[in-house]
Amino acid sequence: MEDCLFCKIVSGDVESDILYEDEQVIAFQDIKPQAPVHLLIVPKKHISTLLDLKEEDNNLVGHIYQVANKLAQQMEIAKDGFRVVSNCKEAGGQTVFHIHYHLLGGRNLQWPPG
Ligand code: D5M
Repeated sequence: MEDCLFCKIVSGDVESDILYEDEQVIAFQDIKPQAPVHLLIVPKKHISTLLDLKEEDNNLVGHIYQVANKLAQQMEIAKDGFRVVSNCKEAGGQTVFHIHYHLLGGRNLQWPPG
C-alpha cells in the first residue's frame, strides 16, 4: 500500500528500530512508548484493520502470538507478565491502519485501559 506508514517500514523506506524479522512479520520499537518495553509486531502483508482478517490469515495471527512470546522472553518481561493488544478503528484507538500488535511490559499495567 503506497500511503501506509507500516508498509513503508516493512519495505525499509521509513526507518525503524527493528528487533525481529522473518518472512511474515517484523517487530520494532514503538516511537511513542507507553511502557518500558513497547514493541509493535506487524505483519508484512497489508491488512487495514482486525475486521479485514480472513480465515487464510489464521496462521499469521497465531504466528504473531508466537513471536510475541519469543520477544517477551528476549526483552525479559515474560517472568513478571506483559500485555499484547491490538486496537481496531477510531473508537478502539487505532491510528495506523495496518494491523499491529502492541507488546507492552516492564511495569504494572493498569486495567481497564483508558
Ligand atoms: O498504534 C500505532 C502506534 O504506532 C503508536 O503507538 C505510535 C506508533 N508509531 C507511529 N509512527 C511510528 C513510527 N514511525 N515508528 C514506530 N512507531 C510508530 P495504534 O494502535 O494504531 O494507535
